[in-house]
Amino acid sequence: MTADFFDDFPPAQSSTLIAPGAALLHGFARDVDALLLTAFEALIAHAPLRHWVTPGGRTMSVAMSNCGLLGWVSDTSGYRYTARDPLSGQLWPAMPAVWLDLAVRAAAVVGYGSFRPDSCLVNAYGPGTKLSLHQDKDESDLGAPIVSVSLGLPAVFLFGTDQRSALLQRLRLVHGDVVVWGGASRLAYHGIAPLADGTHALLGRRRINLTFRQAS
Ligand code: MD6
Ligand code: FE
Repeated sequence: MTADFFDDFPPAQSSTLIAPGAALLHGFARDVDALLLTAFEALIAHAPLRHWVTPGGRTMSVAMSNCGLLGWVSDTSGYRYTARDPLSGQLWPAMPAVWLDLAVRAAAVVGYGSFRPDSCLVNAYGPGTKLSLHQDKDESDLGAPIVSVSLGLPAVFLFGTDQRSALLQRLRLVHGDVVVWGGASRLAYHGIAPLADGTHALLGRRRINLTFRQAS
């Protein structure tokens, strides 16, 4: 049997229920990966990836950018959503149509048919980069889910409950996986374990994550 056989396994449509309201759609973004990445390159040419400083004064190891109506930013005075990129003073770039279309389709599969994201946070990881355990709670409508698209190197996604001390699931996210997350799980603590080194065919030694939100 040739390697090509396994390239399409698991099938694009398979999904895993992670918790109530949260599902992992295996490979859902794979067939549009090149289109997603072309839009990514255009986006970061206008709003470059950068390392925010946390309210506690630490520089984040994840590099970030945004597109859409509102962008997630952080500095020593706190986290917040802003309409303009603090680096350039310009509005964040518009959300690429191919990104929006993917996020809307993924949410609908999981039962969130009215999800219309207005904002997308872009996270970039290199070997060793991690994202500490956190809740996404800065969005004004916590009734809307989040759609998260993983591209490039695999990562271990840590997923708990709304109690910080709860045991964590460790979910492997690979290129093209999409996590849709809302309902009873919307305030679950989560993070990314330090990224293992490797080389991805399209992205090299990087992982890119797109998280779509209804932020306003
Ligand atoms: C990441 N994702 O996967 C970071 N948040 O790089 C998140 O922090 C996240 O994947 C909320 C919902 C889904 C996520
Ligand atoms: Fe998050």
